Amino acid sequence: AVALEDLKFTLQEVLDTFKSCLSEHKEVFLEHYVAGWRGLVKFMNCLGSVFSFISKDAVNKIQILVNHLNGENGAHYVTIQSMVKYELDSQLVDLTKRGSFPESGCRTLLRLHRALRWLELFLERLRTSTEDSNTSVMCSEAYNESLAQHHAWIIRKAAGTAFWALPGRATFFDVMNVGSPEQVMAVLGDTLPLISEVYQVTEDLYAQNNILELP
Ligand code: 1PX
Repeated sequence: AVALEDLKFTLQEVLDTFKSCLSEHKEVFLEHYVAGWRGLVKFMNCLGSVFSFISKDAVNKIQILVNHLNGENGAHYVTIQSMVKYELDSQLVDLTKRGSFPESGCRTLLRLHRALRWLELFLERLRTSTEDSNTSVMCSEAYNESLAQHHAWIIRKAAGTAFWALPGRATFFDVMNVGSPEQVMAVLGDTLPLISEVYQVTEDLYAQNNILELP
């Protein structure tokens, strides 16, 4: 049976998942990373069907990573670090143009990683916002500073249109389901540094391996 809580999004829960991503040695556990994304998608689905083209792509990418994790080489996919090493050593990644490995873990995770930067920028804006701040504006600013640079014109156009359908700040906070606006701010303040750290560790790993521009 599905418990009611499973259907309900709470921001706290998602943020806790990202907290559990990092090992003592700053490795990122793929299982928790993917679970964090699942929670975010659940949240996005609460915001309305205009966002379904976005969540569809996210779900698709999450599923590719889950398949790697559950596959026969799953042991290599326990952390992002081990995944990158395994796929590069075994030449399982298209490095310069799309070819035999359109579903490599490295290129798939890179897309979510770039979206995590959007999330970081957006949540930082929310955290420092005031009652009259506009969520659509905050969202598109964060997008233009991050993901947009990796998207074709047609995707940017569609995303930009969807942003105008975002609910206002008060509804947003309600859907987050953590309590008063002050509590939302506190949760954001606690968790943003963790999201930033997961982002930075991944970014450094990809930079060291020269795979930040995978097709
Ligand atoms: C507490 C606030 C939480 C908010 C949670 C919202 C979660 C947002 C999740 C967005 C995930 C988007 C993943 C996009 C990955 C991507 O860049 N894919 C593109 C490239 O993939 P490819 O395989 O072709 O190389 C793909 O072309 C994307 C298509 C869909 C459009 C993506 C628009 C992204 C907008 C992100 C902002 C989401 C705003 C949600 C409103 C809250």
